[in-house]
Amino acid sequence: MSALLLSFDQKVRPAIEEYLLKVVDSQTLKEYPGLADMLMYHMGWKGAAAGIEAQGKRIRPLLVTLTCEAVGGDWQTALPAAAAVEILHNFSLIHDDIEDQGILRRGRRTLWKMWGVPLAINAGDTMFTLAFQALGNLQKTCGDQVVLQAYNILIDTNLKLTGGQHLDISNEQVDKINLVDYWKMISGKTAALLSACTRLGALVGGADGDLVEKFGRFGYNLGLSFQAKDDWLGLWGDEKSTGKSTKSDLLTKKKTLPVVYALEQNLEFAHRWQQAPAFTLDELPELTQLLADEGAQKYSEKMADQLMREALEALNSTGCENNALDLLREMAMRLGNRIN
Ligand code: GRG
Repeated sequence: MSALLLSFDQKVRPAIEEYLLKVVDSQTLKEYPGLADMLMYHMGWKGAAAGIEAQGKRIRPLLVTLTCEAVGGDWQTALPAAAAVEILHNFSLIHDDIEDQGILRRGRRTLWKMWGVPLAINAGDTMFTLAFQALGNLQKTCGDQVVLQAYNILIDTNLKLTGGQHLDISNEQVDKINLVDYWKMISGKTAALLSACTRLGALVGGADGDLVEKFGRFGYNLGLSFQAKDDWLGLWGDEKSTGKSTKSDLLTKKKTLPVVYALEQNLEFAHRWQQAPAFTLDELPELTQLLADEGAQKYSEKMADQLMREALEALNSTGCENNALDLLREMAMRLGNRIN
């Protein structure tokens, strides 16, 4: 990490954490014993193995605050929006873990595994509401027009998130999907929220509509590239450095980008996929090699790189040149290469 990014991170991250805590540990929740504890556990602040690892990377609030600075705003005014996107992201993780019965999140037992499904759904709904409450705090520093536009961004993003999640769950129930289905799903599930981060940061920092959209394009392409790379890492990554298994995606027959590409090629991999209801551990090396031989590895790499280039071009098109913009560039490249 460059000295500049490190110093921004060290300055902003504690403020984000403090702001998030203020929103989540709300006075209203104190009337309902146990509810705040669940949220504090999920956010990585309380319970077994609480700490920095359990809190996640906080990429989204960092993007909001940096974008605000890049357009000439003061990052502190963006804290309500930064908190809103991180809380919304965490709400979506709580519900996602229930929907696909995930056992571990950030190396700890998921909320529903700890408290059961009904209470976890309810805690998720509480988080969802807190995201809007946090965003409302913009009113203290921004005009009504900005607050209204910020709300509209969050509402539109929620629709895209649920839409993407709907496609993801529906896609699991069919044997085959195509690349158009894949990109549509990812655009809702991952890219929409990253685009909201950069749009909200720019909006709160005082950018006009055109500039907000340019930053939005940066976040959107960054999100697509991030997901394409994530799917690639799920097959060919270094487990030790990513903390992500290179077996589980194939074992669970997840329709990741390399798989969807190979299914469209309709060669040997597609044949094996259609024949087997499930794969065994010893078939995995051969299947992974087939994906590489049939061009799926190259295609995924190429797409992750191309989308990253488009993200950086969008950033250049903003015409902003300052330290914060350089840091956004650096953050994007670090995300692309998964370096901390
Ligand atoms: C918003 C109403 C509404 C519903 C959401 C459940 C759901 C519907 C959507 C699921 C979205 C989901 C789980 C997307 C995955 C996105 C993704 C790339 C997650 C991982 O992000 P990181 O790596 O996570 O930034 P950390 O742990 O660092 O926070």
